[in-house]
Amino acid sequence: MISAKIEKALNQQVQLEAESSQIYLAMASWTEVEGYNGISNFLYKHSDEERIHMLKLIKFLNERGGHGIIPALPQPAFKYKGIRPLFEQVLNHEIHVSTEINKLVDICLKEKDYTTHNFLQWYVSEQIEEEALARRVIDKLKLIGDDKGGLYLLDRDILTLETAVSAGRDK
Ligand code: OFO
Repeated sequence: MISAKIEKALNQQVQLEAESSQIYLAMASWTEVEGYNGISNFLYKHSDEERIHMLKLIKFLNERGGHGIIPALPQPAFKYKGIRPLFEQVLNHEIHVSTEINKLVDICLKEKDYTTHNFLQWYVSEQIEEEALARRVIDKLKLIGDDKGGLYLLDRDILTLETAVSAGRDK
């Protein structure tokens, strides 16, 4: 059984994961319209992953005697200044998510809720990977600069880059 305090904190995280999913969905749609099919697929996939992060929290809340609340969501931006600012926003957003996960972990320790603490470790590792991936994409975009050919190749290869970062092969 989880405490009311942990339930509230986990529901705030449900909201944040749902917002993440919406933001990446908006980014996916914009990049698709702009003709970046690879980047768009990458963002659609990330949007789906964030929804899974949200679902995992809802299921955990409900299994532990709490209630996962489905939140209302603000409309994300639907236009972006370019691919690099877009990925800078992704990175900043993921850093924000990591900060919130760390706060949650801290609350669990204070409340001596070791079960939820254990459950959250998956999110802690996931955040390391997500931040690393966004940083790698930004590094590549810095190298590319204004080179349209480079951007074309990144758009073509971004899903391969993601596999390499998750496997620890692109450091
Ligand atoms: Fe990328 O945020 Fe979920 O955990």
